Amino acid sequence: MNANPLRPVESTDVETFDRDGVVFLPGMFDREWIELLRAGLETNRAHPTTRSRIWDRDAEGRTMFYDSQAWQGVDEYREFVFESPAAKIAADLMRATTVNFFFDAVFVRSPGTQFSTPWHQDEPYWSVDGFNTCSIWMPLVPVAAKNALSFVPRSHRSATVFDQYNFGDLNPDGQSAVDMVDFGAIAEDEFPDIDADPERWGVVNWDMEPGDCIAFNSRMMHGGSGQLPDDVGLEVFTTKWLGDDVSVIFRECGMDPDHTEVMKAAGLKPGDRPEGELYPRILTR
Ligand SMILES: O=C(O)CCC(=O)C(=O)O
Repeated sequence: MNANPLRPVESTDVETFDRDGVVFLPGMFDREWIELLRAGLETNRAHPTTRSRIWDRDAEGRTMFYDSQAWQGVDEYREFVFESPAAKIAADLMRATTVNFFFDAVFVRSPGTQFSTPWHQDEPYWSVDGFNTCSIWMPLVPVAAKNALSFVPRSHRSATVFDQYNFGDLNPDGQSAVDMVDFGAIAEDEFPDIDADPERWGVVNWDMEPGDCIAFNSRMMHGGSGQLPDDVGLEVFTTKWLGDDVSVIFRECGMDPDHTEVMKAAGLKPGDRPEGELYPRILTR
């Protein structure tokens, strides 16, 4: 397996990530990594974690499956986290001296699924706080731009606290113990209706092949994906990486995924650097 990206992260990629908060990186991971992740996804689907659930099931039975932090039980994911080029890519883009792994998440849409992920920012939901974060979104199958995740460039620099979507509402099976958020009390503004005028917001997305990835600052506004043709499915593996300024926070508005209990059990408290077995330090420079 290739521990380095198939091409180096260029200084222009670093500038784009810093300026726009998102950068498209074609051809970074070789086929072996993609095959490993596809094998991992099969294991993950067969043995989902307690955090997994169907986010959407339509009248035809088409589904969007979600799971997160499965890496501890899926050897293929674990190998990807520790050995793949992902941590290096994140470190380069964040210009980080230290990179810890936060968690993995998968988003699997069966063929023809129309469900689109609501627009949101990630970091306001998390049990960590900081600007230097990097999410790597990797499709394991080809995806057309109009069906891929979309982004509002430069939105990572917005200081406004938006009323974020409660993903706990995506629970058609009425699963118990689903993480909930309520940003109502702290929100300064409604989340903008990006779909009403994507051009005004400068929305970007890309045609992607397996091996390509999108790296984005976790404060970016992103959403979409889905609206798939009848015979096309979408399997996406994502990893979330923590750079130098990130520390533990427990938010009163709720968290998703909420790591409070596992963090407390690991002896982590607000202000601490997320470290240890749960949040392994993958790279130091
Ligand atoms: O792929 C999707 O539909 C959602 C992905 C997402 O929101 C994320 O990776 O943060």
